This record gives sequence, C-alpha cells and structure tokens, in this order.
Amino acid sequence: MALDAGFDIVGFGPASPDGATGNQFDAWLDAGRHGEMHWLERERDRILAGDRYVRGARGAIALGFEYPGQSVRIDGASVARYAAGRDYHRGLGTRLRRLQARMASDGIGAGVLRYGVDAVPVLERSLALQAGIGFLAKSAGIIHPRRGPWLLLAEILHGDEFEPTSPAPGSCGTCTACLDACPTGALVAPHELDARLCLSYTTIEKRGVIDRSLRAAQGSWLFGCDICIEVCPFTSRATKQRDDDPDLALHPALETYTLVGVLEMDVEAWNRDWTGTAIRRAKVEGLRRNAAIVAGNLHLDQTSPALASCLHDSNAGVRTAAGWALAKLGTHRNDLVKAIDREHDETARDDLALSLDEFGSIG
Ligand code: B12
Repeated sequence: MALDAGFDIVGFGPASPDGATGNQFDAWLDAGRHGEMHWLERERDRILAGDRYVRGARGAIALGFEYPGQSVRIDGASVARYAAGRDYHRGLGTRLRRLQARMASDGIGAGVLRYGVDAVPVLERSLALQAGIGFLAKSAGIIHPRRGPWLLLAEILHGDEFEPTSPAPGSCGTCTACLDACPTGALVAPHELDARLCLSYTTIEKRGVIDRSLRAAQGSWLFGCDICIEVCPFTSRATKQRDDDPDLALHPALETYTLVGVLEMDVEAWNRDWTGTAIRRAKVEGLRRNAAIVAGNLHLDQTSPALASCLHDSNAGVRTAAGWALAKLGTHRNDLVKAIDREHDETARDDLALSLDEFGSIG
C-alpha cells in the first residue's frame, strides 16, 4: 500500500528512538551542536519519547522516498537537490494522506494516530533505522543499501506495536569520503554532525549574519548543501531520474531567476514566485544573504551593482554578506566605506570594517 501511495521503501518498528540514540541526541543538544535551532531543545522530551508526542503511540510505519540526484544551478549557484521540486512536506504529505485513506478503506486504519514528515518532534532517522529502512552512514544520514542516499523520510505513528522489520544490510565500511569532503569540518566524527558548521544549517536555518569563517567554505551553495551525499559511493545506486512525477519537476523559480534577480528580490516577488518550495524555509533575507556570499565566491562581477544596493538592506545578514562579497570582488569600495559610516549595528559595523581591511585580498 505504501508503494502504491508513492513511497519507495516501507518498514515497521517502534515509535520512540532506542536508548543509545536518545543518549546521543541528549549529548548533541548539551554540546550546543544544534546552534540556534532552539525548537529542538524545547521539544527534547517529546522527541525522546514517541508517546509523549502522540499519546498511545507504540509502533511506527517508517517510509522512505527517493528523490533524483540531479544538480540544480542558478548562474553557477547550487541548490540542495531535495529542495529542487515541489516542497517535499507537501509532496510527501499528499502521499501520506493517500496511504492513510487506503488503509482506512481496507479496514486497517484504526490504529493510525498521526503521520508526519520532517517538521515533527520525532527523530525520523532513528525510527527509519529501527524499521530497517536503511543503515546509518558516517554522514549521519540513512542510506538504503540498494537505492542509495538520496532519501527523504516520513512516518505513520500507530497505536499497535509491530514486529520490527529486519535491520537493513550495508555499512560505510572504511570509507570516510563524506568526512574528508565536508568543506567546514562539520562532520566532527563518524555519524556526528556539528550543525553550527554545516552549510545546510548556515544557509537554511541560521538567521542573520553568517560567520565570516564559514563564508568562503560556502562556495557555490545558495540553499543547503549536498557535498556529503554527492561524494558517497552509494550514490551510484540511485535509481530515480526526474520523470513525469510533478513533485519532482524543477520549481519554476529555479528556472527563471538569475543570481542578480535573487539579490534584487523583494517580499512581493518572493511571495509571488517562490511559493510551494522548501526554499522558503531560508526566508527572503536568508536567500539574498546566501546569494551575496555565492556571488563573492564565484567572482560574479555582474552582481556588483546589486550587491552595492544590498548594503542598504534592513537585514544585517544581507549587509555583511554584500560587503564581504564586494571586498572579494574588489569593487564599490566607496559604497562599503559609506555603509560602515551609517551602520548602527556594532557587530555588523565590525564585520564590514574587516571586509574593508581585506578589500581586494579576501580569498
Ligand atoms: C535538524 C535537522 C537538520 C539539521 C541538523 C542535522 C543533523 N545531522 O543533526 C541541519 C539543518 C544541519 C540538517 C541538514 C540536513 N538534513 Co536535516 N533534519 C533535521 C531534522 C528536522 C531533525 C534532526 C535531528 O534531530 N538531529 C539531531 C541528531 C543528533 O539526530 P539525527 O540527525 O537524527 O541523528 C541520528 C544519527 O546521527 C545518530 N547519531 C547521532 N549522534 C551519533 C553518535 C554516534 C557515535 C552514533 C553511532 C550515532 C549517532 O542518531 C540519530 C538517529 O539515528 C530531521 C527531521 C526529523 N524530524 O528527524 C531532518 C532530516 C534528518 N534531514 C534530512 C536531510 C535530507 C538533510 C540534508 C541532506 C539536507 C541538505 N541537503 O541540505 C542535510 C544533511 C546534513 C547531515 N549530514 O546530517 C532528512 C534525512 C534523510 C536521510 N536519508 O537521512 C531528514 C530525516 C528530514 C526528512 N524527513 O527526510 N538537518
């Protein structure tokens, strides 16, 4: 039924993380590795016990959806592949509703308590692992032994306890390609990610100023980062191409926008052109901030007038990124000097001043 509803993998297991994973999650939060994702801290107790999130939840039907591993670029800027098509929360939500309806019509829907994807107080990787969806990779991701790592997860929480599906075979063996390739060293040990250093965190979840030390390493990443997946040998197992599935078709904004267009985008354009994409999570100012850093990293001279306008932005993250990029491009020095003079935010002023000091010599 799950496959009919549009999922690629299904397994059964408990509704709560196992004790060892719970301890790792606790330690991860205690070490502050979640950065400013305060909701994870707030939801700690509910995340650790499935039945505190959903009363009576004992079993989980874990679901996997493979998305196509094709790269997406705007003027050379990269977007993480999971975010290229229709917002996956909606696409997988539709599939979950379809599955639930089918279970109900076949008379086995009674125990279904709740379904979820991503934005739920559940450790989805742990549920997937315990339900045999895949193995835990050193990148911290769940990899399906035959389909590879381009995998999104969802789950149905259920009142019944299930006979668990056998664990998925496979392991990373001695491979450390993801740890070696991560440009910021965010994978601090096998399976352990310091989100504060992860480009997926800095470009999506982090609000305001991106730390100077992480800007050059951001390279061409406009939204999210796929490096730890792209370098994984298991990517050769990927089976899905972009096909007729409308959920996987490229979002129109990714086909029509240039990087200058992103830098110049106002809220009206953001709401008009960027609906129905997971990229909205970064917020308009976050995406423009990211675009400024990428413009600097890719030495895109044609972006410099737009970057100079960004120095007037109301968001300190956008202003500091634009100043940094202009310094890197070695252009609009006077605009940068004026921006420092009028800057009221002390941290942003220091940041812009550092960029001026390094004018023409950054990276
Ligand atoms: C917060 C979050 C993030 C944060 C933090 C990620 C992280 N690794 O902690 C940021 C913004 C950085 C992020 C990035 C990404 N994310 Co994210 N994210 C989440 C979210 C909402 C919660 C994850 C969480 O609680 N993390 C805290 C850590 C401790 O828990 P965990 O990642 O589940 O950790 C597991 C293992 O690492 C292990 N573990 C942890 N520490 C240790 C230590 C040892 C020694 C061992 C053995 C094991 C171990 O235990 C956990 C359970 O198995 C989930 C959705 C959800 N509700 O679960 C999606 C989710 C994990 N993300 C997902 C995706 C796709 C991504 C990106 C690939 C997106 C991108 N391309 O930019 C990257 C991948 C980065 C990476 N290498 O992990 C998918 C993962 C699918 C998969 N196949 O694994 C999920 C499940 C969303 C979904 N519904 O599909 N994400």
